[in-house]
Amino acid sequence: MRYSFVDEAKIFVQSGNGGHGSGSFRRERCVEFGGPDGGNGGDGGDIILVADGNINTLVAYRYHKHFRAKGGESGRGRCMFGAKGADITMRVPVGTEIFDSESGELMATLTYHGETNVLIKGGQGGIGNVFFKSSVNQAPRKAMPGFEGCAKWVVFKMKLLANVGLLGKPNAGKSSFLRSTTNSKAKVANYQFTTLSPNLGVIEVDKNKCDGFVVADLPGLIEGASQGRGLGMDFLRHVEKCEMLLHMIDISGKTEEQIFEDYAMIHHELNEYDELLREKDEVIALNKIDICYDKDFLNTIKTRFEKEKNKKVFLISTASKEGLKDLIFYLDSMIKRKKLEKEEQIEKKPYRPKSRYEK
Ligand SMILES: Nc1nc2c(ncn2[C@@H]2O[C@H](COP(=O)(O)OP(=O)(O)OP(=O)(O)O)[C@@H](O)[C@H]2O)c(=O)[nH]1
Ligand SMILES: [Mg+2]
Repeated sequence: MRYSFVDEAKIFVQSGNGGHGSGSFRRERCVEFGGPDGGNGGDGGDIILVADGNINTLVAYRYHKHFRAKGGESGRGRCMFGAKGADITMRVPVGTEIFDSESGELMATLTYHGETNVLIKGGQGGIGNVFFKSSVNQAPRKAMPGFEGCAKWVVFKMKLLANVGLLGKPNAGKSSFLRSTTNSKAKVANYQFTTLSPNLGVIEVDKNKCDGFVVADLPGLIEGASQGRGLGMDFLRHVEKCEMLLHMIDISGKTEEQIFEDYAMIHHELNEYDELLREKDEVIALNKIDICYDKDFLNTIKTRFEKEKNKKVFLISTASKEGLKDLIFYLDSMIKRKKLEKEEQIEKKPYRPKSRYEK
């Protein structure tokens, strides 16, 4: 798949083997019949996932693909237990789903910052011979080996790519918007399909509070995209993963009808791909107002959009930065409201490691 490195990753994970139990006997001067004293082996390390709200992509798993937790130590004489193998903790973006690569079964979903999930438990340590002693068997030679850990290929898939996705025809000024509002160095040029894979950027609303949201600059959409034209399906797959959309429309040198046709075309493609996409929250930005001198024309279009489509509309210019501040504050307020609504729905559970008897 073309852009899989950003929002999808296939990874090999292996939990540690359990350490062996020891079959040892106490041997000491002046202590006859010392008896069994072999301790248990330690449990193998677990594979643990933690959702981190500060991570936006799975790019960390693009090259590093094999994760193996340490095995537990074996038990020793003098009733010494083996140490537990070190766990492996993997940080993933909030909203990551983990699938079994073979069966396709959903293994876990991480929904809020700090959520922890033990994906695979390490093998249990073997029991030492001290645990087998009894009145009828005072010198057991039996000790159990440790259980093996589990190994499998899993697929991480991000359900959410960004808070805001930039939607629009090629050359609408989506990458320019990202460049002028974030630190991103997305390529801008005066030809279609400059952007071939999504670029992410963080818009800092309040630098002192590290407060901001993530914007994804997506490739342009053309007529027939839902049938695979242009960058088609890949593009629409990314739109699905954005919390809300900022629909960018280039108004320079266009008539009122052309502008509304552009808008309708994009919506037609979204609808063809998946009807649910049309229900996503959308804000409209009419871009390149710096080269449009007829203010009445701009206001007419704005009012018509607001009346007919019932959407919030902003007049902006990514070149002169006009109107960008208001737009950013509005997007920020919408994202915060959505976040609050979501948090109210999620039931946060405290971290509890899975018992080894639990499936
Ligand atoms: N005058 C003016 N030109 C702009 C503005 N915003 C973008 N442009 C120009 O429009 C052209 C296309 O801009 P891009 O940001 O590359 O457009 P895009 O939507 O990312 O295009 P694709 O990546 O091909 O989908 C560039 O030449 C920009 O300089 C603006 O506000 N005013
Ligand atoms: Mg672009």
